[in-house]
Amino acid sequence: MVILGSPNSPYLRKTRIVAAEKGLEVEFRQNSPWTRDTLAPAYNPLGKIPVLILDDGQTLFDSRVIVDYLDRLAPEPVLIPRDGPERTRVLRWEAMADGICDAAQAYFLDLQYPEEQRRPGWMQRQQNKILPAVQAVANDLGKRAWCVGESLTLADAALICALDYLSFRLPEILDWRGAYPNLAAWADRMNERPSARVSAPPKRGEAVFEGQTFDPAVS
Ligand SMILES: N[C@@H](CCC(=O)N[C@@H](CS)C(=O)NCC(=O)O)C(=O)O
Repeated sequence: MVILGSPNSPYLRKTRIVAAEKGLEVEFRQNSPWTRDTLAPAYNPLGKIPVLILDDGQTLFDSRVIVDYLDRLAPEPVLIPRDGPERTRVLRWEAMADGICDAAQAYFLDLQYPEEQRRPGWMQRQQNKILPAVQAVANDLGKRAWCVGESLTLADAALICALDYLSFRLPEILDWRGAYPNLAAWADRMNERPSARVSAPPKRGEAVFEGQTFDPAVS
């Protein structure tokens, strides 16, 4: 199996964390959806990454479908409870974390345009989602070690991807580490896991594909 996509992507990171936590061997093929050599449309008509390419050539997207597939592929550990209220809670955490990524990505994409072409109202709208959502996850997590239950689940994987993406792309709009020490302590622990370390986003300013011009017209 191959996961196709960019190490800058929080959705892709979520799939890599899940694959690693499940002990699955998945090759990571680095490719950006925003550059001329993008392979994304060849594997996903939506032109988005991550894509999971199965050994028989079938392709899976988006990240929620991929993590569900990977979680069922190996029996242990169960990262998405199979049923019951814990399943709903885990999926709600994922929706919240992915929603933070969606808003952060929308904001960041506007930032890529020359200042006179940006849409301040649109960016403000995204910020109005990110700030309360991060506050909500900080409140929900409280002092617990895990988002749901007594061990790592998809909720934790999704949350670390969202928080680190904010630090990577938009540190200027929210210092979540300063504002929420419980999240910072939790994130530091989470980032000690090999699955999180191996998939960590690049350092700011060292983003992969950064040298290549971002081109929204590429499809
Ligand atoms: N909901 C999707 C979001 C995927 C997504 O937005 N990926 C971005 C990269 S982080 C992308 O491929 N964007 C290219 C485009 O929108 O054309 C998922 O969870 O996989």
